[in-house]
Amino acid sequence: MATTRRHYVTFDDRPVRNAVGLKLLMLSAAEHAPDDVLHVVLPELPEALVDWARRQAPSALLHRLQPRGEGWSAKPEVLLYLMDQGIGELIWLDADLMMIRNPQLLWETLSEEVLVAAEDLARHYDAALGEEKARVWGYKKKRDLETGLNSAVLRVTYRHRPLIESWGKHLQHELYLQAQRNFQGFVDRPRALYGDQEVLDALLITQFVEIPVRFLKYGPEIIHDHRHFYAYTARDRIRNALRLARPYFVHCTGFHPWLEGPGFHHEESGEYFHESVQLKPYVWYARRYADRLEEDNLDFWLHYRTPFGRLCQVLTLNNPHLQGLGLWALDRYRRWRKRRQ
Ligand SMILES: [Mn+2]
Repeated sequence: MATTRRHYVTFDDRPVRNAVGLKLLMLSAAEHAPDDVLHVVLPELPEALVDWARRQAPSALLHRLQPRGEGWSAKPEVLLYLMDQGIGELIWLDADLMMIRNPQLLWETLSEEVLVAAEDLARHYDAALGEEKARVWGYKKKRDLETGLNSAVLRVTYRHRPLIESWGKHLQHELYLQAQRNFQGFVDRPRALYGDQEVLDALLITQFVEIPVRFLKYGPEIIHDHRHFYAYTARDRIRNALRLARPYFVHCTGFHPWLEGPGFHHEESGEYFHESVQLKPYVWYARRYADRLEEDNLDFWLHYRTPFGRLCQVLTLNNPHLQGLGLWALDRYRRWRKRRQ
């Protein structure tokens, strides 16, 4: 039986700096969803990347587009650009994601009305923050979502066009742009206007309440591999190790070692970066593509190993979910001790 050819899409405004992230997404999509298309939309097309994609990632299709919105604010513009080419269903993937299993099953049974988004790290809907997200735009909240929304993965269809257009307009609004400009680090930006996903959330709970939202479950369906590695809980690590079916996506968020450069090894922030990088599930899945990346300078993260890390890997039979358990426990202990002092 022939299945529908899916259209995945990603965008990055730093195609040279984030070449590694883009390549990993392209390689993983070419492996797990070889019959689908991954549209890679970039403001410029570096020759080296185009040449690499032609050889290594046959399912990727590169496009040049300079959107008005920067970084994560470009999502609606990129989605509309592809919809204008007659594509009725699009699945957005952040450029720091990797596919680790073909997600085909996820989309097969969905009706056109359903919007899919990832569940956020917090795993619950903050109703009070929802009120605030609606209020900053002068809207009234009409519903709460089932859980926190993360826009790293989004499935939209032509039915959602009015929502996407409205989302794009809101992201160009002075109110949003001002909040983005004021941002100095992560704390001072207003939470209700933090990024594109807060605005999408605001629209879904006010002007577009008729759209059903299906969430990809954080844990069994998508792993947010956060800088605070304890965010991927022991329960989910063990469950994913025991499950026959692995999650569809791993999302490297908050800490991108290849973007940070080797300096993170010396950061004394109590996050055990030099130990945790080698135990991240994202890095585990990335290693299988090491030779095909055609990048130098992978030693400080992709090939980085310490004796502690090796021990964790050996004791857990090199399981991508369990290898971080030891560090998880150490971190819990450290926090418990700190609270008692
Ligand atoms: Mn991301």
